[in-house]
Parts: sequence; C-alpha cells; structure tokens
Amino acid sequence: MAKLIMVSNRLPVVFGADSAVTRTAGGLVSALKGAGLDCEQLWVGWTGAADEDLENPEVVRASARREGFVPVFLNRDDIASFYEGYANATLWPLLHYMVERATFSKDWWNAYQRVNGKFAEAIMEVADDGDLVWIHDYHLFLLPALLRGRKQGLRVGFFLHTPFCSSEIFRVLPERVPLLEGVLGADVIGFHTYNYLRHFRSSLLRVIGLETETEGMWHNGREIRLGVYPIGHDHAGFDHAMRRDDFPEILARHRADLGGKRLILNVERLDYTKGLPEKLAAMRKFLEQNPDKRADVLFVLVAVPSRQGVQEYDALTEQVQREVGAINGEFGRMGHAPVQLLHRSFPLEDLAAFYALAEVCLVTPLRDGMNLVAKEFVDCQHEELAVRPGVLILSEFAGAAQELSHALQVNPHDVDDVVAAIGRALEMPDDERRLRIGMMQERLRKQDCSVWARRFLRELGEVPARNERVPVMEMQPLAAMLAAQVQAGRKLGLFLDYDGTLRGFVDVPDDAVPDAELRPLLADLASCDHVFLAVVSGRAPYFLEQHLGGLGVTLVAEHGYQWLDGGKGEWALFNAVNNEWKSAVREHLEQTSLLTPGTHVEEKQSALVWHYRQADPEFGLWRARGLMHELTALAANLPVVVHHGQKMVEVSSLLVSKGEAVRFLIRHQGCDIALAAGDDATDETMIALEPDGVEFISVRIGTGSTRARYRTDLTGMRMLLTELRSALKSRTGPNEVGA
Ligand code: GDG
Repeated sequence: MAKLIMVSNRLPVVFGADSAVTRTAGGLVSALKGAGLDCEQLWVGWTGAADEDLENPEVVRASARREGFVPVFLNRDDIASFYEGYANATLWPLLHYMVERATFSKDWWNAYQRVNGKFAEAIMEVADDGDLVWIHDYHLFLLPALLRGRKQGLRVGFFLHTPFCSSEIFRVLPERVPLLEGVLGADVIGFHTYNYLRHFRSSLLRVIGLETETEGMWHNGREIRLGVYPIGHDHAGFDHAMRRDDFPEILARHRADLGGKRLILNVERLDYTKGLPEKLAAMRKFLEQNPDKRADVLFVLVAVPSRQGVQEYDALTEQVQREVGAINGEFGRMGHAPVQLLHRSFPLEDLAAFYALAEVCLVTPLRDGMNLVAKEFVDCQHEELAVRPGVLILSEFAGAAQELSHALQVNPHDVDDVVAAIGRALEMPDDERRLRIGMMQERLRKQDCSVWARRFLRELGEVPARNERVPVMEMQPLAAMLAAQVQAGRKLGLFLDYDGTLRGFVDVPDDAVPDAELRPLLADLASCDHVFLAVVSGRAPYFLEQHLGGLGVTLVAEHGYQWLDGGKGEWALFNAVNNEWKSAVREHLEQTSLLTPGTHVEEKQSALVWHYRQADPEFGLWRARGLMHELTALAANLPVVVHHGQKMVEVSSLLVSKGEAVRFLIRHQGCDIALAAGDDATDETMIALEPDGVEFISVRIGTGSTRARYRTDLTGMRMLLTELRSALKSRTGPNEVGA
C-alpha cells in the first residue's frame, strides 16, 4: 500500500540527550493526526541542529527512523546560506512583497540547490513506487522537479504556506525560472487563496510563457493541478486544551492577572511581516486619543521569538522592546502599564485562555499567507468563559481575511484605520459581537486543519487515476492497438493538425518549421502499407507544401479549404466557396491590429486571421475578446464562422471545416479506422466526427473543453507517433517501412 511522505524544512521533533526524540506539536502534525489516514507515514525534514553540533548523526538517524522520521542533515554553512539566507532572507521577504528587504546572493542560491538536493536524496532512500509525497513551503521550491521520474508513479504535492506574490515582484528574483520549473515537478500545487494561485499563474505566463487555466495545465506530457486549500487551525487541539480538568483554574489565574482590565490581545511570531511596529503605532495613537481608556485597557503582545540570531530579527526585537517601553513611559501610571510584551512561547492551554479572555484580538500582519491566530481566537470564544464576546480586528492582507468576512477588517498600513477599529470594537454592542463571532465560528470549526489535509491528500491520491490518461501510460497500448489493426490488413487514416499538435507554438508563425525528427517520422508513417496520413492545418498551402511537401503525406490547408493528395501535384478545392465577405471583415481586423502592438493580419484564400502571439498576453486576449464581440455581430449576416483559437481570431468561410474535409478523406481513402488529433476549436470539427462504419479515435492536445476520447500534450502526441512507427516496424520488418 502506498505510504505518505510528509516533507517540511524542519522535522516536528526535538532531539534530546542521547538523541532521544520528542515530538513537538504544531499545525501540520495535528492536521495529519486529524485527517485519520490509515496508511504508513514518514516525515522527512531537517533535524534542527547543525551537523557540527551533533555528536553522532547515525544515532540521530536511527532513533528518528524508529519514530517514523527521516532526518536531513545540514551543516552550519547550509543553515546560514540555505535557511537563513536564500529561504529566509531572499524568498521570505519577496513572497511577502518586501522587496527592499530581500538580499540576493549566488552563494545562497547554490546552497538552496544543494540542500533541495539533500532532501531529494533523503526522500529517495525511503520512497517506493506510487507513494504520496507532500512537500511544504518555500524552502523546497526545487524539490518537486528533483523527484520527478525517479520512482514510478510517485505522486508529488506541493503546498505553499506563504503568499505567492504578484508576478511583478516574483520576476525580480534572478532564479525565477528554475524556481518555477522546480515547483512544476509536482502533480498538485496548492495555495491558501485564489489570489496566490492567480499570481502564480501570472508568473508562469510572464516568466516562462506557460499558459495555464485556473484548474491547472498540461506540461511536459502530464497534467498539473492547481488548487486553493485554505488551511484551518487545530480545532481539536484547542478543544482538548479547553476541556482539560485544570483549564478553569488556568483561566481563573489569567483572569485574576487581568485585574478587570479589558484585554486587547495580539499573538504572533516576532517577524517583520506581522507588522508589530505598525501595530504599536496604532496603540500609541489610540492611547493618545483616548485618555479615558488608558487605565481600562491592556494590550498584551505575545511575541514568540523567531529566527533568533538573524540580525534583522534581533533588530526588530530591540525596536519593539524600545517602543513598548516608550509607550508605557508615556501612558502608564503607577501599577499599570497599558502595553505588555511577553517575548516567549506559552503552552497551548494558556494560549487558549488568553484567546477566551480577550475582548479584542488584534491581528494586523502587513502580509500573511493565512494567519491561524485569527482563526484560533474565534474558535476559543466561548460565551460562558468570557466577560463579553470578543471582536476580531483583522488585516485585509492576511489570507484569512477571505474567509473571515465578519471580522473588522483593516489596512494595517493605515494607522488611523486601525485606531478607529479598536475604538469601534470596544464600543460594539454584545449582540453584534455575538452575531459576528457566531457566523465565523460555525465555518471555522467545520474547516479545521484535518479537513484541509484530507482535501489536499484526496486530490493528490487521485493523481494516478488522472495520469492514466497521460501519454506514458496510454500511448503505448494505443499505438500497439493501431499497429495490430494495420497488420490485420485494415486501413488506418491519421488526421493530424500541425500547430500545437505536431509542432509547438513560437512567436513568429513562419518560424514554426518541422523539427529534425518530425519530417522523417511523418514520412515513415505515410509510407507504411494500409496507412494514410494527412496533416490537416489552418495554414496557407505555401507553408505546408514548403515544409511537408514531397513526404507522401497528404496536406490539407486553410482548415479544409483545399488539399494536396500525397503532398505533390496540384492543390484541389474541397468545395466551391464564395469569399466576397472578406472586404467587410478585413477592415475590422486591420483596425484592431493597428491599435494592438505585436499583432498582424494574415490573409488566406478562404479566411482572414488576426494573430496576437507577439502582443502582451493579457492585452492581446482582452483585444481578442472585444474583436470576437464585434465580429460575431457582423458575421450574423455573412457566410462565415468566427473562431477564437490559439492566439488568433479567424474568420473563415462557412462551408469550410476540417471536419468536413476529414469526413471526405476517410471515405475517399476507404479507411476502416481513423485517428484525428488537434488542439483547438477548429480541430473539434474533426474530433466530433462519428463516421459510419469506421472505428474513430480522437485526441485533444492540451487543455480546453473537448469531445475527444483522449487528452495529451505535444510530447504525448509525439510519443504516440514514434511508438506507432516502432510498432509498425516491429510487425512488418524494417525494410517495409520508410524510405
Ligand atoms: C506560516 C504562514 C500560515 C503562537 N504563539 C504561541 C503559539 N503560537 C502558534 C499559534 C499559531 C501559530 O503559532 C502561528 O501561525 P500563523 O499562521 O499565525 O503564522 P506563521 O508561523 O507565520 O505560519 C502563515 C501558516 O504558516 C500555516 O499555513 O497561516 O501565514 O506565515 O498556530 O497558535 N503556540 C503556542 N504557544 C505560543 O505562545 N503553543
């Protein structure tokens, strides 16, 4: 049975004396526990210590393995350059939109690659065919691609816990291309919010020119799914803490400490993304503007130490400590300091008690992937434990803002906005507080971290089923079946689109000439007995004849307007067609072309095409939609069809279609079995054929809605043809195939 291999930068353990392993709690651990999986689980991650400080790595490895952990060993240089360097001083600030804090260093990048490699090796030592590997976070962007192809059927998921920044920020990274290509090794890529997914897609488009759809893409012969999986908090963990026998005692102790003050709580890792200095500015202003509240309220800042020893974090700690002192100096009085900084970590039950007692929870990160504190606070609000129901103030820049629409949402950069929200929260009537919390609580408790893990793993678990349609699996048997039919004396017709099916797209259409392999491949196939091969393209005759003529391949040009039998001789028309409509349409296309840099109009005998492949992708698409709108109205009275294809809008004569051309050729050639393959809507006219008495197989290349029986991509299509050629060769003997 397949096992689950979790992979995160750090293992959820600490190694004590004699390398004894103690498990630590944490969101991911609870998520997995709650997900109730009944398969074997392993966890791969860094030990948390430098190799130089480990007495005996082999003992650490052995004791970790006994508990289901697979340690990755990092030395001091790895820690400084990979962890503190590239991961936390390059990627972390950039993903959080803090470009000015990001530092770029080639040495760090080298270390990042090296350490991702170490993770890959550690995984390979324990992975078996078909296992699920779930990789977490920005430390390991390169890992999915490093695993690809190294075990049969390994299913790799990647989840990003941070935001994914806008492509305008991401493309600042010198290593933007390998980073994106690294993640694309995964089968499922997950984000907290739709916005992050959107930014990731736009980086794929802008940085490596990869077009995708919201659900995912086809890339290098396989499907990659994209998804939005907002992480939930550890509901079970907090529930358990609050049901402890000693919880009332803990609560009473903290309530007594409060001494009747109204608690405004703030819990976070001390990190510059969390916006503590900005929050302190709001507290200062609130106290300044509300002298009557100074003695009533208590701002408690639980700031868990983070990345200590890193200069930027140490400086932030000092800055916060100084500012807290200054505010208290200014607004405190004998026996009461309005701001309390607790710079340490607390047991979960204490945290739960803080949340339960807080009247306001102030969660104002400048950027945050999700922010679990906001969710935990809402969950821990129990009417019978609190003095009054609590109010959540939440930054609109936290991923959690998408789900927690009943919080008071603020812009953390706008001090006045935060001050106003604090005032409004303190004044809010109990009914409104209750209503808001109630609405959010219901949703959060149903969407906790275990639900999140189950959802992601369900998607990942479905990968094999989907991949059965991937060429490696599907194309071999298909090729064998086709070859067997030919061998049995039945006539096979192959009807293949050119651009996007036999050849990838390039910026200048005339540059999309056949690669070195393609011409002999098509010639070999066309020369087989009982095989008829036609390239059915939207291209003009001259292009097809120049590049694919003389190979024995029949050429069909302009979407089925005319054809060249066997690739030589005279072109013939399928149908007599009236092209008088052209002048009315030409003007529209030329106008659009003038207004859109990087576009041009192509004139064919039976069609006019506006190409926008070299335009800005989004601008081009926007214009194309506008043009479609105009042309559809215009075309209502003309004998034409308007079609929005791959980076082009084409207007062609109504009587012309690839489908009709293929129907004619199947009959003309007396095919018993036929295969049609294409990548866009014009190809759907042949894909949708159901020719009488003919076994018909259709293949769609790439994404988009289709009636085809199979789906693959360019690589898969090429594999099918290559497989078919070798299957035919092995059946008919080398001398009978090809010239
Ligand atoms: C990253 C992303 C995303 C805090 N103080 C104590 C304590 N905590 C716990 C909280 C909460 C967790 O730490 C902090 O989680 P956040 O979500 O707020 O933030 P990050 O650590 O930055 O996490 C973030 C998250 O990954 C998950 O995907 O939400 O956006 O940056 O659970 O309860 N726990 C205990 N004592 C403390 O004093 N026991």
